[in-house]
Amino acid sequence: MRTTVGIIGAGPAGLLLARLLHNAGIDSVVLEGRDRAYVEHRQRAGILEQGTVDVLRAAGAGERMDREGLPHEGIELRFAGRRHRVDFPALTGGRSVMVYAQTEVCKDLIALQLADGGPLLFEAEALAVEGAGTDRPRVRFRHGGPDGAEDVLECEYVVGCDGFRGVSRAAVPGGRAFERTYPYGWLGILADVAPSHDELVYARHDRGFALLSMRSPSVSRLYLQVPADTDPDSWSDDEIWAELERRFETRDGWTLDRGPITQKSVTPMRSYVHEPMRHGRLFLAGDAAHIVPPTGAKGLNLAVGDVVTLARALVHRAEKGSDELLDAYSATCLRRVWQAERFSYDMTTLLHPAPGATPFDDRLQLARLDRFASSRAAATDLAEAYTGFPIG
Ligand code: FAS
Ligand code: PHB
Repeated sequence: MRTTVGIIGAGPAGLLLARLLHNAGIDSVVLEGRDRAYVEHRQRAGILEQGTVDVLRAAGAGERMDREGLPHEGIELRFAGRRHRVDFPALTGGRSVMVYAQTEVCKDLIALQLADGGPLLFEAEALAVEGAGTDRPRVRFRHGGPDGAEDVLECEYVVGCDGFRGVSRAAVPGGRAFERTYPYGWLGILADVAPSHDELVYARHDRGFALLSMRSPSVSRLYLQVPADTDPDSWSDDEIWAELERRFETRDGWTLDRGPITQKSVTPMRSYVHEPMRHGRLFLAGDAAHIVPPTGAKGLNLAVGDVVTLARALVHRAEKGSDELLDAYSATCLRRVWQAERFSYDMTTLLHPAPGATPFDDRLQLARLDRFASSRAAATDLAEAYTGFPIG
């Protein structure tokens, strides 16, 4: 098989890149190791920044998002029984976010790709990227499951959109990893109950963090901080609801509505950046290059920024014959990545009482939260970061 751009991975990064290249007349092939159902139903991100919404609309992939997505103009911070709303448009000159799950973004992009895009191969597991330092890189892959036949995809460029556990990062020699792990994770649930608040609620309680999010007017998405190695099945539904109710408690007696829990999982927390994000004709994008704790809702949105930057550079190469933007890809992305890493780290350490935290640590978190509630400058920094850093 031969194509201009070989894309490993059909998560949001790989699928959006394929769409952007298709719209620019550049052919690509997407190799996805799992089946379509896995990609379309894996519960992950839920918040799209303003920039991501604009990119999906411009790429012709925003129609269902605009019909079914939920525009949100703020979030609520909850701490010491207090409630403080962060007003995004007022603090950012009009920016907001969209609640529209990553699963739905992937469904929309897969449908487009299958309708009129280039080849999207499911159960096509990339085994290795070869020749990344040459002008004829190739991807060796196995198609049709573990016993499938091996094949080779010859490309001019290879883009590793294969997530944190993919194969592409290993093909970047001499890279440097910057990492921090956290002693806690998130127990996440989906529940068939209308969200108990019309915007997201980020709660810092002495017992731990809790987040109220949503997937639709009738489906809630909720998380609570648990020890990093927690088995989701070690929590009964009643225990989850009771703990959430305690962590969301407020002086004004706000109540959390319960409902049937339809999904339960634990997400580990990690900050990770690999530098550089390029070796020769191989480019890394999305989780293949960086990971943020989900507290800042940045992961999916960072992947979007990477592939918009790369598509722009590949189009520039095709139209002008210049490698200038390709050569700047890694540095351009990393500047935005590190801002998102800083914000995600700040939000995580702000809202999660860590094991072994001292009373001084607790007071420090409350003072930082009080600052967001009392200073326009502090709230503006949060609102600008949450609604998204400029792309490129
Ligand atoms: P992805 O991991 O989404 O996609 C990579 C794709 O590559 C997968 O489909 C995988 O099957 C495929 N692949 C891997 N190896 C391959 C190989 N060798 N050959 C072929 N294909 C291969 N972000 C948020 O903003 N908010 C959240 O709430 C949030 N929750 C998360 C929960 C979990 C459990 C995880 C793991 C992540 C979460 N994230 C969240 C981050 C997440 O949304 C990522 O940032 C986003 O999926 C990044 O997209 P991709 O870079 O496309 O990587
Ligand atoms: C989600 O809806 O899954 C979600 C929302 C905001 C976050 C993390 C996850 O910060």
